[in-house]
Parts: sequence; structure tokens; C-alpha cells
Amino acid sequence: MTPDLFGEAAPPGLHYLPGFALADEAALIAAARAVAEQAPFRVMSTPGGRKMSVAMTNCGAAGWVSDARGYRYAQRDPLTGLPWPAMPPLFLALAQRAAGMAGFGGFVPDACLINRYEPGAKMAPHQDKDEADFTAPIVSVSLGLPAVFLWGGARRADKPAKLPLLSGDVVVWGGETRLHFHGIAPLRPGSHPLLGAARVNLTFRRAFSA
Ligand code: MD3
Ligand code: FE
Repeated sequence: MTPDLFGEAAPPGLHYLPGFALADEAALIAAARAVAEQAPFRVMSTPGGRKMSVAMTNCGAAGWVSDARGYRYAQRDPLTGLPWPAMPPLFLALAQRAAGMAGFGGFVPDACLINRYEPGAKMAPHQDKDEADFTAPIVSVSLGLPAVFLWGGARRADKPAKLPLLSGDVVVWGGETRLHFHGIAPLRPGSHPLLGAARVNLTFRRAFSA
């Protein structure tokens, strides 16, 4: 377990690496921008027909999509009909380095979901369970404005803890916390020197079986 803001209550399977991506912040933002030039950020709809507030795009072999047909991973961008842009080498290297620090050597993510939050955007508590293999961890990289991460438990009713995530923070979730409920509170207004009034989160996952 990591010495971190979760203190001694830190649940097993959660590894907080504060500032781990800070040295690469500008390069990560530039690479995310390059992805978005090929596969633009778009606001998806839930299967129930509600518009999300977070804009999303993907890179890698698999991209997470949501529409009236459901949540799933797709090999092509439904907007362009093209394969998702390749995962930038810097993304892959960072995700693998972070996973290794957390004891998940050999992690080969095939999907990177890029979430863009503007002030007011949020993500309601949910589980990530559209992936083929839950033994692989998830690596999350926060960039831009700070967010309040809502860290729930194994059941939806478990009251979430509120934890700040700052630009450059990396979290690796694996093992028994892999299926915990989690969300993001409405983004507060502000301005980040590189991203302006936005937060971008990179989420690396193994979507298809290895
Ligand atoms: C804990 N994104 O895209 S990343 C998502 O900051 C998502 O954009 C949030 O939740 C964001 O699905 C949080 C951190 C995260 C991702 C997956 C998890 C935390 C997780 C899976 C299990 C437990
Ligand atoms: Fe999630």
C-alpha cells in the first residue's frame, strides 16, 4: 500500500502515485490533443438516452463507447468509421511504469479512454465492468483542473469518500478494488496553465482478453 492521502484506511488494491506524471504533463497534454485531432471529443449518450456531461475520445486498439445499444468497447470510432488512433508511446510507457510500481508488471493496456471535464461536468458513481478480464488493473492519469474523486465500496450503497485528484496524479486500481463504485463530483471552475478551464483524465484498461 502507498503512503498517501488515504492514510491507514487505504484499501488494498488501490495505489496512489501523487505527481507521478507531473514531469510528463505537457507532453501528455500535447499527445492527448493529437489524438483528439483524429478522433474528436464527443459527448456520448447513455443506453437510457441521457446525455453525459463528460466529453470523451479514445486511443488504442479498443475504445469505450456508449449509445442506445449499450456500453461496449469498439475497434472503430463510430464518428469517423476509422480505427481509434494508436496509443501514443508516452501513454503506454507511463501506464506500464505506474502499473509496475503497483505490482502489476506485464500490464498491456489495449484501451485508453480520454475524458474531458469542463466546469460542472461530473461522472455519477458506477463500476467499470465492460472489460473482458478484471484481473488486469486500471491506471488513471489526471491532468488539468483538480477533481474530487468519489471513492465508494463494493456496493452502490456504500458511502463514498471524497478525495482530491490533482494534475499529474496517477492511481492504479487492481485486485479487490477493481470493481468498486467510483465517480467524479461536478468540476469546480478554475483555470489550469496548460488546459484552461478543463480536466482531462486518461484511463488505461485491458478491454479485450489478452
Ligand atoms: C476505481 N473516470 O472513465 S478515473 C471512467 O476521472 C472513470 O474520469 C474517472 O471512472 C475520471 O470510468 C475516474 C479513476 C478510476 C477508473 C476506474 C476505476 C477509478 C476506478 C475502476 C475501479 C475502481
Ligand atoms: Fe469508471
